[in-house]
Amino acid sequence: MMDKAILIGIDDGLKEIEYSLLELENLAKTLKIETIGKFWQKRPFPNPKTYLGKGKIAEVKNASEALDADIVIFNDELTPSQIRTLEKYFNTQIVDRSFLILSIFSERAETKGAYLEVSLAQQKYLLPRLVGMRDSLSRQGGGTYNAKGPGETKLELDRRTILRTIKSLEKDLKKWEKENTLNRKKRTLKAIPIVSLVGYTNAGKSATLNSLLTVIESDKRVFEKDVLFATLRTHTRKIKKKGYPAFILTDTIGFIDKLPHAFVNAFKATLYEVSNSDLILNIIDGSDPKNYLHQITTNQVLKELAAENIPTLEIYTKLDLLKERPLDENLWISNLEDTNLDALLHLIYENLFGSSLLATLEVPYQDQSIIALINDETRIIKTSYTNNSSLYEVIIFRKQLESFKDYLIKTKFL
Ligand SMILES: Nc1nc2c(ncn2[C@@H]2O[C@H](COP(=O)(O)OP(=O)(O)O)[C@@H](O)[C@H]2O)c(=O)[nH]1
Ligand SMILES: [Mg+2]
Repeated sequence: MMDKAILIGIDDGLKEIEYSLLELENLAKTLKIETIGKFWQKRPFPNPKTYLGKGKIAEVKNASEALDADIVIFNDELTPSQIRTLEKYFNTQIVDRSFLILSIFSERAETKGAYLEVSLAQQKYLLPRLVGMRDSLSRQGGGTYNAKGPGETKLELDRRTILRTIKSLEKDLKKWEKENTLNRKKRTLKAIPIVSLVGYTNAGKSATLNSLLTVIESDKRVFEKDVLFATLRTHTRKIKKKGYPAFILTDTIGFIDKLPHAFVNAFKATLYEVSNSDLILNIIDGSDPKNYLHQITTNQVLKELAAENIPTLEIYTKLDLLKERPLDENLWISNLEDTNLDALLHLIYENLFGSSLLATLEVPYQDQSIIALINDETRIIKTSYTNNSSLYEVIIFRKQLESFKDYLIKTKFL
């Protein structure tokens, strides 16, 4: 049997409350919690003790009893004192948006890094809220829902144990980060530029990565699914098309509105690729009329990751779901019908390597490694031979010229 929940939120006039509660409903559904009622109140900020005002909260309480709800879910992160007050007031479980998100993450943690990051974020979230949460969470819901940590372990609700766990998680995470930074350094040495896909959860990041892999005929696809936070993993793929320079493409966890405070910090290791990239592709679900709300969140998270100054391209997905072709200047793609993928790839190349030009290179026959590089990373238009060298006319990106500067005879803009 599914647990039944009542959702409550605050309409502060900044974001659209009905949309925000719909998203909360989807988060709950991901955890097999069914929404049976929604309440909200217009107010500039939450009541510091009871979240909603006195009258409204009484109304919610009556409804939760009448509807036999198991859980009341708050659309904002509750403070420790709000949890304590509300816990005494309601006789259902009390959770907030942060708790839901952390619970979903903990179900999806599949790598060591994600496991450590999720556990740490959960423990840090719980610690100041223990007094209220302990009673609320030990109150069994009608269904199967219960507070879980990664790997289906029951969440520990003892203060001293939590403190000890936080210490040891922080140590393990540091060690893990060190090992992973080493791997990344090796890659940076080779100076292959990094492109990161970012954006709201379910926008089509993984699908876009898969599309580009299809263009270069690689079958190393990643997991994509129509659920919130399908994976917490960072997937990294090398995109190397014949005649073009290589770049690294990384797909990472999606963003969402009101991410738990403990989250961005804990996920720095997973999101490290983003702050370290040469180019960011901001993937936007073009079929969602409310995608401008997602943009606010994406920009906020990029700022927290100190990535707001990295060159960013906005890419709109799901063109196939639109009734009419959009008339704006943006690049629209469809991962379903493979529309505009070459244009996307070209845009990435030009942003990483500069504009295309025509170059003539003269290479002595014995310079085998340069000849191999020309064959691999440039588009050869014409080859001719002299007594001791080959002449190549190639199409090349401006920044690639550096590798060929000793052989360059002339260039021409295209
Ligand atoms: N119709 C359509 N669906 C898409 C497109 N791109 C992604 N999707 C679907 O949208 C859902 C979420 O995509 P995914 O790549 O997993 O999103 P992510 O959370 O940003 O990685 C999946 O069901 C995809 O198949 C597209 O261009 N058109
Ligand atoms: Mg994904």
